[in-house]
Amino acid sequence: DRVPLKRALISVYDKTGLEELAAGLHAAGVQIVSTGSTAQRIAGAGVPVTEVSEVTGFQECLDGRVKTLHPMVHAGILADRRREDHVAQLEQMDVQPFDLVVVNLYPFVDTVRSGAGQDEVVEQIDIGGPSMVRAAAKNHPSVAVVVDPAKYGDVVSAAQQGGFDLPARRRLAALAFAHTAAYDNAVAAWTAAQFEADEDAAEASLFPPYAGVTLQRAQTLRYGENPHQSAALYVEDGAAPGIAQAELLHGKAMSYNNYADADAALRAAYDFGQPAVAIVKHANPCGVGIAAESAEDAIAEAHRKAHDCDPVSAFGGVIAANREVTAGMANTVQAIFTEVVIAPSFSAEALEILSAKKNIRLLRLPEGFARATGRESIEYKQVSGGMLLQARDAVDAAGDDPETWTLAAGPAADPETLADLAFAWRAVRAPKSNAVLLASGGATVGIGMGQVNRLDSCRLAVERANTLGAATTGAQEVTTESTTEITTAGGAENVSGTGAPERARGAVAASDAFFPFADGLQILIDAGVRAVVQPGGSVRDEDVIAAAEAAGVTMYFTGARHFFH
Ligand code: 93A
Repeated sequence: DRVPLKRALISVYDKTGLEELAAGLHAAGVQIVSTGSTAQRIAGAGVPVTEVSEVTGFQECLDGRVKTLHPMVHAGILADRRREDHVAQLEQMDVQPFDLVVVNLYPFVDTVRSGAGQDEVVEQIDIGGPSMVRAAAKNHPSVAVVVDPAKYGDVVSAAQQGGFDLPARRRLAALAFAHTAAYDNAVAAWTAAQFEADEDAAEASLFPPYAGVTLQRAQTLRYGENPHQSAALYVEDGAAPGIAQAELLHGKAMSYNNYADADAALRAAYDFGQPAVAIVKHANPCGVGIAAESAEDAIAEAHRKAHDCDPVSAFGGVIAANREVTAGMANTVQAIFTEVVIAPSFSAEALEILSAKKNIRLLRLPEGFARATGRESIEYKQVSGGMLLQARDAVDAAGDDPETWTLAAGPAADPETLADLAFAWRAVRAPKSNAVLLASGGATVGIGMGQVNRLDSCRLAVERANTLGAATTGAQEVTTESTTEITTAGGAENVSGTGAPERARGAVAASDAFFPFADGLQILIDAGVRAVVQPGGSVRDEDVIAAAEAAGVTMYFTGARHFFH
């Protein structure tokens, strides 16, 4: 089922590898037909080439808008060589068939991204190129189509070996259709955005990056959220580098859930300027900790604090650090069963310590990964029948800076309490809503996440603070000496008679949205929380303020909300 490559049509904007391809094809006895500057380049390399205008008997015209749009070209691509009537018609019309079409398109997306004006962008909408690609892909029983310079080596080999076989031509055709589909998608999105811009410039300008967004498959994943779901990782062309570009330094390939959890962990750890670590399970943090930049082995300290929040859940967790992983942190992590560690870098010693564990995945963030503060970057969420777009949430809204907070109840916080409130406010953005988070000393001590009412989130935060702390013996992970070390470190002074630390008492709390009633806040007050930060803005704010005042609890309003669903 091989179709020998006798005659090729080559028309490429990106001339990468063109000379080698042309020379290789010529050496294999392939006749080459080509467009304007592609033909010039081939001839310049000393390879014989026929100008397409010689084939069509028609000069390229309209500044190149019409080069290959001609029956002498398209009949040559589209004739089904298995059909006698097609072959007979070609002979009758004196059209010679093509066995190979090599095309890459005008750089539409790059032109949009360059900030070029409308006319310039429109000129970069390739018409003839996609027509040839689609024609050749349709006629894959007779023709091979190549749109990617990375495949030129395969093309030359195929030319030497009697052509591509049918499965190879089918694969090439599928790639070609995907290529023109993505291209047209970008053209459609940009055109729609231009149209909107005329009608409603403000709305269109909300999402300028969406025009021309193209996705490329980076990796097929073993499976999706569950083993019966197929899955793949796609990367966005030109997007700021993120988890999708991280480099696997050690361990098995990342799974779908690993990627999702690692991204959630990054969201939590990279909201802090100072050294921070977040541990995530099922997309929710089970611990977040920070340390002063000046602290000795700050990132190890931040990790210990994050781990102590909930050592039970940290078992099998995904850890993100916003500083280099040190040997100190690696020594603690290696004693705890951990799925993934992601960080900007690993010290040589840390890498050695952690690489000794077969089942851990170590990921290095791409160069240039920055805290996701950019409100200009866009988040997409699929819904049935469409997609939601929004500017990325970042902790840089008016109201996120403690300087702008309003004291709503109780005495003003001392600097230490204020620092804990500021930490809690940043950390509460990471768990799924409704989120209520208790913190103390730069670490979360109780996280109530993902509840359908705020009351339950408050209950959960308190209960987890008072039962899951460092002094509890999380049977799951107390397997080695060093784990025993970390599970007993910290929190000792809060240990109650029963062995459980009463960590809610004296902690501060943050709530990702306002308290609709006083009941949730009352639970925190009863548990001994001494200061609270929340957006405010409920119609019952007066009741909520009164409850705080009655208990002498400090409460700040931020005016900003950070739902995360
Ligand atoms: O302007 S077009 O839409 N009209 C055409 O007939 C046509 N034929 C090929 N663009 C056309 N092409 C494109 O020209 C190809 O897709 C390729 O990107 C480029 C190659 O032109 P040249 O060989 O002159 O560099």
